[in-house]
Amino acid sequence: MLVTVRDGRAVRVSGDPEHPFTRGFLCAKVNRYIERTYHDQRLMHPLRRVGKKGEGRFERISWDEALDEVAHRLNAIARSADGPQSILPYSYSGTLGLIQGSTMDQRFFHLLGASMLDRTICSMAGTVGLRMTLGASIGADPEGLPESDLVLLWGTNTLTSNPHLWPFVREARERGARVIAIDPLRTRTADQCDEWIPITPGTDAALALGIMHVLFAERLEDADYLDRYTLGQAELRARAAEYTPARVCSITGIPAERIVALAREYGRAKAAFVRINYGLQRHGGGGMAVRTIACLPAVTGHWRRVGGGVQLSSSGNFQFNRAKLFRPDLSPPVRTINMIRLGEALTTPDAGVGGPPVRALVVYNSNPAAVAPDRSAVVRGLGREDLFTVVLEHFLTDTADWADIVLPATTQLEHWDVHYSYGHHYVTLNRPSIEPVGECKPNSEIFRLLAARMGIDHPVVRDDDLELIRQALDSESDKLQGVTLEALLEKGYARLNVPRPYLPFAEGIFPTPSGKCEFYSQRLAEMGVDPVPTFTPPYESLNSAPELASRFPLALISSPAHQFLNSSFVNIETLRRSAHEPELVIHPEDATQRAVLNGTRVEVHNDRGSFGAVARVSDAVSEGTVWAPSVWWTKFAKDGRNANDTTSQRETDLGHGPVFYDNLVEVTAVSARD
Ligand SMILES: Nc1nc2c(c(=O)[nH]1)N[C@H]1C(S)=C(S)[C@@H](COP(=O)(O)OP(=O)(O)OC[C@H]3O[C@@H](n4cnc5c(=O)[nH]c(N)nc54)[C@H](O)[C@@H]3O)O[C@H]1N2
Ligand SMILES: Nc1nc2c(c(=O)[nH]1)N[C@H]1C(S)=C(S)[C@@H](COP(=O)(O)OP(=O)(O)OC[C@H]3O[C@@H](n4cnc5c(=O)[nH]c(N)nc54)[C@H](O)[C@@H]3O)O[C@H]1N2
Ligand SMILES: [Mo]
Repeated sequence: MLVTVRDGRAVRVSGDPEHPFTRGFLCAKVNRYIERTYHDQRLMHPLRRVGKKGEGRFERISWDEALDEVAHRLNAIARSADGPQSILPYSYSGTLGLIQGSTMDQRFFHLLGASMLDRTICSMAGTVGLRMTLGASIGADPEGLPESDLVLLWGTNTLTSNPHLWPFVREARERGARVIAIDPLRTRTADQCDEWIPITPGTDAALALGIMHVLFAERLEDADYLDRYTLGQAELRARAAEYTPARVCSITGIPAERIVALAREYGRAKAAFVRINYGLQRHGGGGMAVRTIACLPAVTGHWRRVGGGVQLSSSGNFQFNRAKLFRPDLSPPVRTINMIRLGEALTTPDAGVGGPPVRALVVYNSNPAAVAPDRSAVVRGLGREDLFTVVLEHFLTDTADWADIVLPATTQLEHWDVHYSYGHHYVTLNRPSIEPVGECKPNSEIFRLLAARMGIDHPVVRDDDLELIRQALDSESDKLQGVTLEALLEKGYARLNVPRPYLPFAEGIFPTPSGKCEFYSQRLAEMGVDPVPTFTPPYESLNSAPELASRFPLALISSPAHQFLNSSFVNIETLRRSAHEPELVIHPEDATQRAVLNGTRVEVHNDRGSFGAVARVSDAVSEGTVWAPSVWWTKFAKDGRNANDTTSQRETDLGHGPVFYDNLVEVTAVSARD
């Protein structure tokens, strides 16, 4: 991102035209970063609560007062009988920068002896699924995509959530590749593809097994690749044999002929590029779904060719010196709390996992009162009078409204950082282009100051941000050779030391225990999980939970609106205006059955909770599925709720991840258009 500054003020942000992956453009949201940075609601100074919890009434205080109060309260709690584990840090993706995301904060909480947070809310099911199959979060190089002759955008809304991939998709298509979207929703991405294959949510593993069934039956596999570079071929063949097109049709809702045709097209392609993304794995069987799809290119040998393979993430290639940065060695043995169970952690006496209750919560880079599942439980917890809550933020979010102390943080225009990627292979330096706005401070600085106030005296809490960046890059990994602070300062970014074109598994060498693509996983067997790819049904569906489905027959997907980044940017007027208001997209058949018209106010509900929305009747969703573009700030909704009032705290099959899209609801008309 290039920033134009005039008289100390940022006036324009744009993409870097020289960047080989982002190619000179920004996404719809980050294009509004100037508006966001200088927004009149931007937090400028520390605040102390004056109203009741959750009212969002605060008074201005100085940094000295704020730091003193936080230090005093946290020290008192740490020294009480409950001890430091009753302090819980909570953070996620406000910034994915290494320095402002997870360095000084980790050192601080480790030295304090606070509980640890299992950061599962986004990607853990897929991450573990890949780890058990390919060995790491590594995949096909998107820069090879133009060489592909078949592109499957499978459970990913590329134009919204990964727009920088699109020019590569377009190039492949101009050279003759077909592009197919596999998604329960006809997203704006699916609209731009050659074909949309609607699928019943949470059934992708069955489709992948059905494809393998046909590949094996029709001898479309690459026997040489299978023999040399895979483990468990016989077991996979036996499993795939069970997934006949007819059976897969009954699970996925995709006609059997379509499954056969797709398998043939995939098997005959020279280099099919399968882009999966994390939307796909927000289901009970999400880990197994990713694992099963990830087996496909090893069956056909597409890994051998540029443009072939699967990509979920490239993040495993960014082998920074995380041990040096995060310093887990500084922590005493402490409990870990799963972030998707925050509601439970705040509302049960032993935090749901044993040990003391949570008595202090320090939130940064996250807005759990909007984004966490089962949010009514979260909000009940945040409302506890005896909970001390500190929030580091840019704005008074739904979460900040519940804080005792709010500390104003800098944005990416105002601080140093270094970024990895999960969609390409470049390390990016984030230089500050302007001075901090108001009295804002970087997260790293806030934790340095707090450490000093609390009497935590250790050299690691004194490193400055540039020193932290050097430590991150001080890695033994080949892949970071040549990626130095000096190189980054010169150009702003650097390609990892991986070949171009990068074919990670052309000759096997999978970072699994066996060195092969593990169709059979001993590690999964030891975890008590099926060691061979299989279809794990969603928790909530007609087939797996018929009684529930009789009361709540619609599958709700609450994936991000084009204009929002999870809950970030919802308060940016231009973007919010373009997202209108909380909406529910519903199929005409489903709408008719419920007397819902376009514009009808509806209540979306299940046993966990409900939220209001305005109906948009459209065949862009399959029958039986509804879509609530998310993640709305509840304070911008008429009823003060959002889609996460209906989502559950259940965990995925692998990785303890969330099941945001494994969520049955019913929709009731409340009133006609108002
Ligand atoms: N504009 C924008 N961009 C973003 C984000 C954002 O909030 N807004 N978030 C960022 C983050 S944190 C992440 S993790 C990524 C996520 O990136 P994606 O994974 O692309 O995002 P989602 O929109 O959650 O899900 C993608 C698609 O999966 C579909 N889907 C849901 N369930 C299933 C299923 O069972 N099977 C199949 N085949 N498809 C299914 C949804 O309908 C949706 O269209 O995007 C990043 N980029
Ligand atoms: N229903 C539903 N729920 C979802 C999702 C969904 O698709 N549907 N997506 C899930 C996914 S994939 C994810 S990753 C999570 C994301 O959930 P979160 O991690 O909470 O991410 P955001 O909603 O973007 O909120 C991040 C907050 O961090 C703040 N922030 C940004 N930069 C900084 C900084 O440098 N310092 C500080 N102190 N604050 C900063 C922003 O102002 C913003 O309020 O949400 C999950 N929740
Ligand atoms: Mo995410």
